[in-house]
Amino acid sequence: QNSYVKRRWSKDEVLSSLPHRDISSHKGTYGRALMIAGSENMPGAAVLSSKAASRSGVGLLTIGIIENIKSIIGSHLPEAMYNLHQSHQGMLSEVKDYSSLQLNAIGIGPGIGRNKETEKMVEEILKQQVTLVLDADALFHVKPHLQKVKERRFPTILTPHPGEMASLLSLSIKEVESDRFGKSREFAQTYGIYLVLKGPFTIVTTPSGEQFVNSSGNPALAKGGSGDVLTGMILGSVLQYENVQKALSNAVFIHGAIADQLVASTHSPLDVLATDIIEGISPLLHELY
Ligand code: NPW
Ligand code: AMP
Ligand code: MG
Repeated sequence: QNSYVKRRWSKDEVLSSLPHRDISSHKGTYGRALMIAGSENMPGAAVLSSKAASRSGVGLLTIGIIENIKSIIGSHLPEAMYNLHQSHQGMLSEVKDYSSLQLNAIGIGPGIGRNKETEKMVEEILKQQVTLVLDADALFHVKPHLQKVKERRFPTILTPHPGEMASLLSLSIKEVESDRFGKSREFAQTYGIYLVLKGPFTIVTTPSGEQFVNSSGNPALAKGGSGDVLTGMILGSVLQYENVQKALSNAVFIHGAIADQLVASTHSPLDVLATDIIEGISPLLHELY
């Protein structure tokens, strides 16, 4: 068991793996992504995840939302396009024909809620032949469909916090937290997924069981919306790298490093908002580049 790779992921690893833009590249080079997020009671999750994806390099972003939250989101992100439907039921019929969007990756889950319609959406999304990022309510819905996840031939990335991980494994949070490495590796290898087990020292596990432990972040991130921002950063990041693990580890590192920098400069551990993390992406990336 101890022969599995376990590596600390720090600034040096980030600096040596950052993607660089080719001089002749264009927006299509950097991927077409769809972020399905938000619902009537959680429109903010769609704003946070989409904006974070846009700030993380994605070439063209489409936001999949229910129509009546568009007015809340539109003013925040004029750069994005929309896939609007009156309900998730309506969105479901279109999922079956996403080929027109020429997508490279789909993120789904932050704030979508948990009902029959959103479960069917997740089930349908699993059939899409693109990289998938599943978070939050999509993790809740994916549990009965893990066998389908195993059959996927494109990268599938799950980003649970310990509560979501416990629920996926039908264990207590305590059982998960007492064996974060072991439980992550077993799950990732069983279903052939990339797993991002969040919390202090977030662990990224590859489908073959290699593990990378993040070294940034602090309890300023322990606030609603932090995870939704990370999901967007991960969706944007996976389109910038050939190596999925590097994309994940770097997004996780940058997310934490922003919180560290805010606390070290202008903020305290109490007042950092998820929107501050998004605003911190540019200064942090500027420093790294
Ligand atoms: P407890 O009871 O708090 O100690 P859920 P969620 C546990 C959206 N959001 N370590 C927790 O434990 C999300 O995107 C929208 C250990 C409880 O048992 C989702 O769609 C926002 N345990 C939806 O809300 C901003 C931990 O897990 C359970 C843990 C629900 O997501 C907020 C809770 O998990 C939010 O992001 C940890 N680190 N973290 C918006 N502005 O629109 C959690 N637990 O029921 O999945 O609740 O994570 O809040
Ligand atoms: P979520 O629970 O989905 O909103 O995700 C919370 C995010 O904040 C994850 O990226 C966690 O790793 C991060 N986070 C939460 N609490 C802490 C903590 N005490 N130290 C470091 N990171 C944290
Ligand atoms: Mg979350």
